[in-house]
Amino acid sequence: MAETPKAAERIALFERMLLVRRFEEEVLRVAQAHAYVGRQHLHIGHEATGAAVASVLGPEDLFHTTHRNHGYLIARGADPGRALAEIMGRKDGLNSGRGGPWHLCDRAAGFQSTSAMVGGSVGLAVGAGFGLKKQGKTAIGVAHFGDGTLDEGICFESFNLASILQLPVLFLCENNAKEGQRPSSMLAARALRDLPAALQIETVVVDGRDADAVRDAAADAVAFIRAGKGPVFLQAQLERWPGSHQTRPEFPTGVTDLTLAWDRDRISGTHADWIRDHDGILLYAAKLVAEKAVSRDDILAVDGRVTSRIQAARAFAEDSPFPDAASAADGVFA
Ligand SMILES: Cc1ncc(C[n+]2csc(CCOP(=O)(O)OP(=O)(O)O)c2C)c(N)n1
Ligand SMILES: [Mg+2]
Repeated sequence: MAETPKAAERIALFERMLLVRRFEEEVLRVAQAHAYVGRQHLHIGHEATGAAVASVLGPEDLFHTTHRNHGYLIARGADPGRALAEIMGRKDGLNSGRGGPWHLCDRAAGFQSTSAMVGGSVGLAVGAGFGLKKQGKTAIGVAHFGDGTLDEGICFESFNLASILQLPVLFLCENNAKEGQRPSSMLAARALRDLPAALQIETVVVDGRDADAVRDAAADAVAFIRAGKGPVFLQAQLERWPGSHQTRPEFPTGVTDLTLAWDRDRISGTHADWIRDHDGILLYAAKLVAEKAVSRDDILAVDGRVTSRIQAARAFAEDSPFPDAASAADGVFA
């Protein structure tokens, strides 16, 4: 088990989580303003997992993500302005406005691709692990995916290959399904981890709301993988954010109010249970303050910084033009 990090590292982790939350809230505002067409898959409620895993990876580690990709891009250092511009289809977007929300990618931040094909990230990360091992590198491949991905055939084949070849791959599974509900009900295995475990892959299950627990579990897993001991399946248990399935963009749990972390009696409304018990951002803020690692003012100062960054990101994205019509065929293979 890793040593308890210093307060400065924990507040940095909190800032990383909050940056993702405020970014996703801005994406919702953009959607409400009809500034992009399509459905958003936000990482709200998954930030403690995403930011904590991102905090233990190095810049050379090759990450592959899914339709629920924004959080990982932002947590690994992609520029929020260019990411938002991409989501809005603008010229200065990370992918010149051609990727959009589902294919948002940033090579410079360690992303090879984003695949909205459920299961795509798993096969791609195994390929990355194979290449990195062949090149004798210490970097690892990472596959982010959800519980619903385990019923795709590519998972079995990828786990099997990674295990047989002892590839340096972290399989990061965000389980946001209620037990017995779709999509994990499509899997005949008793538990998600049974599938990789049957193929001799190390499995770890962690409380995905607890940033400290995820950081420690991810640090141990990454050290194991870098030591050449083979892949690890890290499963983060999460409770789906009530806005996750929405077709009309709204804020079902409100814009995050950090003062609720220490003023819990004010938590109310239809989704009070989720806000109180499952919002990893409020839980981490409450924990840091309770342990006197930081003060309430420190938390609010982080929010001020993060909020200004996101406001600047929105302004940058709004200022960026749409791509020129004449460039429509640029980047097309054939
Ligand atoms: C191959 C494939 N089948 C179906 C879909 C449609 N689809 C998009 S998201 C999704 C559910 C994914 O669930 P999970 O992996 O648990 O991720 P979560 O959205 O819960 O984070 C499905 C079936 C798809 N994108 N790709
Ligand atoms: Mg899921």
